[in-house]
This record gives sequence, structure tokens and C-alpha cells, in this order.
Amino acid sequence: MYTPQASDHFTFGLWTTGNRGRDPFGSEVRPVLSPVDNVELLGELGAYGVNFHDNDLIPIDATPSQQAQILRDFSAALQRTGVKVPMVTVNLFSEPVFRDGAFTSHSKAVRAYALQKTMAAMDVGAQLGAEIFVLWGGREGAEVDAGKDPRDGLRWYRECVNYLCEYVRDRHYAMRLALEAKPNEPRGDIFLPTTGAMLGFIATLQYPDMVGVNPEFAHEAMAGLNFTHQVAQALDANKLFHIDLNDQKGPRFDQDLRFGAENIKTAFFLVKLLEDAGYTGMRHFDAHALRTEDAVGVRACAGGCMRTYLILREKVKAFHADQEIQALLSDLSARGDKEPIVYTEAGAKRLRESAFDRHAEAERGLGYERLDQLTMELLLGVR
Ligand code: GCO
Ligand code: MN
Ligand code: MN
Repeated sequence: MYTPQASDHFTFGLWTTGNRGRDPFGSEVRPVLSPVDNVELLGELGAYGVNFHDNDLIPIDATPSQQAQILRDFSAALQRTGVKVPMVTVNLFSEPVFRDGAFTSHSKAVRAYALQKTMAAMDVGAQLGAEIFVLWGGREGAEVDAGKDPRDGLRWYRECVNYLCEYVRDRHYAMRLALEAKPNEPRGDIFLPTTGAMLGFIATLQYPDMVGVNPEFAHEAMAGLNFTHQVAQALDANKLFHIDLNDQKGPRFDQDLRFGAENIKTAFFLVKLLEDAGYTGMRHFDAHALRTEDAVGVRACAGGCMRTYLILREKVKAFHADQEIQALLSDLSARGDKEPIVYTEAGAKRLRESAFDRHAEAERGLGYERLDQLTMELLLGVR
């Protein structure tokens, strides 16, 4: 029941299962996992797909013939295992040249280089069948507000995303872009810090239909936000093109914990939202094993992400089937009919003249305490 199937659309980044446990205070603790071995591992674990930054697969200084060899070996591993490449992204943060941003750098030459690097990554993605291209602007931000008018940053960002949409159209790639927000880290403040901010920005683009969001659990938690609500807004706007699932202990450094490791109730309501909405996209786990772990722990982390998702999906079914929970919910929905509120002049006149007993309406409680306790008991396995 909790064995991942291809139809579950679970994916991992080469950088997640390949994460070597380096942090700002210590070096790598795990050996290199080659992209080919990484794909084999994901195939064994039952993942549907693998995603990567350009340089997770192709070293930045690879020659064209080295690149071709790497792509041949990687494609062979994909063939062997049946693992797909649904999403590709670009590293615009590791190289020193990007230390003040890529698309928002003061230097026009750096912005152009960032575009060149992104177009090359898009070519590789298209070749491997990726339909989503994620842009995470980790260095697009500031520590010193004297250094840059943020409106310039946003204008340059917009120019670059517009440029990339034109490129995708020119090349006839079946590719949509998904913007990933993060409030901070590695920059003190990152521009467009939340999914809601990204949605506002997308509306200002030249091809808004080509661009959506890739919300990440940990990132919204870092901003103190309710991840499920952020994802709901993206769904409501038809902009949930991709999702990064993991976990996080509140507003501190980005932890990319195993999905469900920390905020089990939020994880449950997130799974419920995705399943109830019939979300058909990828369920990408941007989680990596703790630095304490070896290769066994890496498997436990990746396998655990998928298993927890599947367990929560069963809990969603149980929630929908639970008579006491459903009775409380139907009591809530019985508090008004389903007709939308629509303005008409005559209707507004009637409403202005009608009497409303606000005291009577306010008397009855909502039953949320009981509902939450029942949810908790269901999650804790005693229902
Ligand atoms: C992070 C980000 C990244 C991005 C990845 C895709 O905080 O490090 O979540 O993992 O998802 O770079 O572009
Ligand atoms: Mn993250
Ligand atoms: Mn991410």
C-alpha cells in the first residue's frame, strides 16, 4: 500500500540524494554519488523521475565532447531504469560571478551570461524531455539596500524571464517556467521572497501563461507562512506548475528535512489539498539526508519522503470517510447555501434595507476544537 508507483509522480533532484552533507561549518561526510548511480538508486527506490541543475550533471568547464559523453551515459541509465526527467533547472548561485545575483546583477554582462547559461540548460532539458524549467533566484537579493534600488532588480529580473520565454517559444520547446521563492539564504534578503510575491510578479510578465510557481515547504516555513495556504493560492491561480516537498523547523536556516519530519499536520493538509485538487504535476522532494547519515540514511530519507506522502494520502481517505469528522464539516457547510454572492443594483438595495441579527448569528461556535482533535487522533492512529 505504501510502495511508490510511477503514477505517484515522485521525483528527486540529483542534488538531494547526491547531497554530501557539507554545511557552512563542515566539509562533506559522504562520498560522491555519480549521476548514473544516483539514477539507479532512484529507480530502485521507485521514484518516477530525476531533476537536476545543469552543473549537477555537466561540470561547468566540460568540453562539448565531454558533455556529449555524459549525456549518453545519463540517457542510458534513464533507459535502463525507466526514470524520467520531468524538470531541469540552472545553477545561477555557486559561481563567484553570481555573487551579487544573476538576473539582477548590476553588470549587464553577468545578466547576459546568466541567460546564456540558462538557455544551455534549457537545451539539455528539452533534449531529455523536461517540461518544467525551475528558476530559483538564490542570489537575486541584497544585504545592503544602499547598493541597489530593488525596482531595478525587479526590472532586470523581468527582462530576463521575458527573454527566456521568447527563447522557449522560438525553439518550440514544450516547456513552462516555474519560479521558486525563498525569503533569505544565501542572501540576507532574496527578492520576491514568497510564492504570493512570485504570483504578483508573474502577472507583470510578457507571457504570464508560460510562467508558474514552484513553492517549497521549507521556504514558506522560513517566512513563517502556512505552506498549504500558499499552495492553495497557487492552485487557485492555475499556477502550481511544480512543488518542492520537504520540511523545516520554523524560521531558521533552510533545513530541507525529510518530508513530514517535523510539521505533520501541515504535511497532512498539504497532501489533502493536492489530492483533493487533483494536482497532476510532479511531487518533487527537495530534501536531503542529515549530515549524520551515510548511504543507508540517504535511502531512509528518500524512501521516507515517499512513504510518508503515501501514508498521508491514506489518512486523507480516512478523513473523508470519517463520519464524525464529516458530520462536523456538513454542519459548517449547512450554514449557508452554495449560491455565489453576485452584485445587482436591486439586490444591493434589498441588502441595504434588510435587517440582520448579528447577535443571533454570532452565538454558535464553529466546532473547530473538536474537528482539530479528531484530525489529530486520526493522524496519531487511534481512529
Ligand atoms: C534551496 C533551493 C534549491 C532549489 C534548486 C532548484 O534552498 O537550496 O530550494 O534546492 O530548489 O536550486 O533550483
Ligand atoms: Mn530549500
Ligand atoms: Mn527547492
